[in-house]
Amino acid sequence: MGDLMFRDTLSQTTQPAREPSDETANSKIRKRIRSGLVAVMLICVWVSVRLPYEVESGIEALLNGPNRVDPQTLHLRGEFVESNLGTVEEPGDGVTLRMIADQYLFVPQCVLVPTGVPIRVRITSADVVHKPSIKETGVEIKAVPGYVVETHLQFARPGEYEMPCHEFCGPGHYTMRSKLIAVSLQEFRNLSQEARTNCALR
Ligand SMILES: [Cu+2]
Repeated sequence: MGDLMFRDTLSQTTQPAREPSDETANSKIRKRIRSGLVAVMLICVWVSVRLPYEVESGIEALLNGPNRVDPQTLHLRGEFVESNLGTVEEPGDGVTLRMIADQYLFVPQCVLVPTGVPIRVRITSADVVHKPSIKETGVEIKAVPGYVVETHLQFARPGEYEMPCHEFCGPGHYTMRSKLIAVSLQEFRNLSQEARTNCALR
């Protein structure tokens, strides 16, 4: 019995010790496998949740062209999805402002825009015809349900530009107004995407 224990201890002590570098390599491999699994899981979630919407929006855009939209799904998918509203700087191509006119408000209600930069305004309506008009600029845009109306403008100086609706669109028409606040390009660039579409956060 004693002899057996001795041999057992001996065999344990004589086993080659694992190199520390082997351990590090193994833990690296485990980490890679874990990150790989997380990536695969995220891709699966995107494919099952987001892909059907992306495909449907893509097919819609192909069939209808870039200036037709479905008023029923404006905030939910496609170009006028909630997260796409407001101002976004296009690399090397000025700024795009996207807005939805809806009885009786504009979404977003107040948007920041930079001065001295061409602004491409893309607007549509969720229900009836509205006409946002930007004070001091003489710009009036007819927002029509089902279509995207595009116009271009540029602000020479900072300031607050009221944007009421100039088309009688129903009993709440007189309360329907929005505002654009023009700030310097530097100030605009320092703002978060959230602050650009919510003037109260500025
Ligand atoms: Cu109106």
